[in-house]
Amino acid sequence: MVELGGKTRLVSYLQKIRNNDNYQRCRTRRRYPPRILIVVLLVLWLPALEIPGVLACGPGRGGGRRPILRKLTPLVFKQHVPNVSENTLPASGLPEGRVSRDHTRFRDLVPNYNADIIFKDEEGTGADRLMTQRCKEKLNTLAISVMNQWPGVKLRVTEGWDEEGKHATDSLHYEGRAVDVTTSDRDRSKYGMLARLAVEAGFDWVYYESRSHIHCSVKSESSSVGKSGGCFPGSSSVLTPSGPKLLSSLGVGEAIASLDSAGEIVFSEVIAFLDYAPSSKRQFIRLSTSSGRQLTLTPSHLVPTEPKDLKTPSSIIYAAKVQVGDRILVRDDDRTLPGGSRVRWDDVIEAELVLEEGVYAPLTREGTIVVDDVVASCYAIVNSQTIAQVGFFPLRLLSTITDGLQSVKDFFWHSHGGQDITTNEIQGSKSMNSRWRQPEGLHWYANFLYSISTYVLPSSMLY
Ligand SMILES: [Ca+2]
Repeated sequence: MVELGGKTRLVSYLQKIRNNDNYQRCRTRRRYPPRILIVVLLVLWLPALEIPGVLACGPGRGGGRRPILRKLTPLVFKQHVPNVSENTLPASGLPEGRVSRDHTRFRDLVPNYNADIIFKDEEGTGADRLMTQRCKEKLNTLAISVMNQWPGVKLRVTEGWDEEGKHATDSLHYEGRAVDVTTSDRDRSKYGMLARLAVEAGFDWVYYESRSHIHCSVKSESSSVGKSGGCFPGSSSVLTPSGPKLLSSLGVGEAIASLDSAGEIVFSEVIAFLDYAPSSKRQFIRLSTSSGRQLTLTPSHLVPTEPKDLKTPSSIIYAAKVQVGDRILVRDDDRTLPGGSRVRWDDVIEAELVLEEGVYAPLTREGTIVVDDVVASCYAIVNSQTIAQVGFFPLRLLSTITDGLQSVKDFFWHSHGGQDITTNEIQGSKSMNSRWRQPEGLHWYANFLYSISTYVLPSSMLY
């Protein structure tokens, strides 16, 4: 085997090979000067145009309260808003598993000591006061609405987090994501309006469940708006020059199949992971196509779809907006083509919400990625691939500079001898990965772009 000094030389040697033959089967694209100049100008212009960046998986935008201007209609008995079932994407989403006091997710539950809310706490354990942060925020908003609507009346919580298993299987009460509420005077004629106020307060699903209470629930902390950006689960695979590879074992510096601006499949370098959380669980959308492909990604992720009319040149939309009958781009092997691949449109036949482990958001130089043989964008949250690509330009530039410095270093290594390196590519890519070990969590640059985009981008452009 090669000793330590040899390893570094081996890496540079492999990089040299990469640069020379470009993997033969597919090209690794890098873009230099004229385009860079244009983008630099664009970046400088952005503050003036008020359109900066984009996000990957990032912390959530605060759920703004809708101003109550119109006349409020009370809900009727057994009505729920939105008019879909509780565990769907437009409502509160999937249950993520029961939380007990010794569970790691128990730390996510916060006690609510709001003096304007009466907690029944018939259990005497304080469990009714425990809820997720999102649930607490919506509940506190509702408490104010109740006092405004009926002076002298307060909001009353009869059930919060349930650790005793008194609810139906998979109830969101077990995760602190649901509350059952009444008014303090227990005047049942008020409950229809109480439910409407809960909808206005921002609960993700409100149900006039029983004559004696209103059930309100929220999305999980990890899936609430903005917290879940452009990620894929670890079980998804990407295509590298040496074959398919699970996202969970992919590293920065490796080349993976992506779609270039000319619509060709090329191998593009992974320059960063915008989010990297192998042990996190998250809710993903799984799009299945008629030829059996499955793309699993977070709802706010951008996906190219076939334009509905000829006027639109391209149509890149949030995964959450993709419907059955829409067409997405899939990759087929085609040895007759120089790249060995071709792309075609394929019908989406099912879109379902699934809970999966591992959160990975690789950013390629091209800004696109082929995952499980389906084309997706590397971006999320902001509904423009172009703005996203511009927003992440500095990160690509940084990566180019780093690569450049590495090449200079390699040059000196080689001019000091060491041409007798013989080994295989697998060892090489391993060394490259360890050189770029990714810290867990959101990438600092994605986080930075997030914090500015909330202030400067129009909300219509954000997920
Ligand atoms: Ca209770």
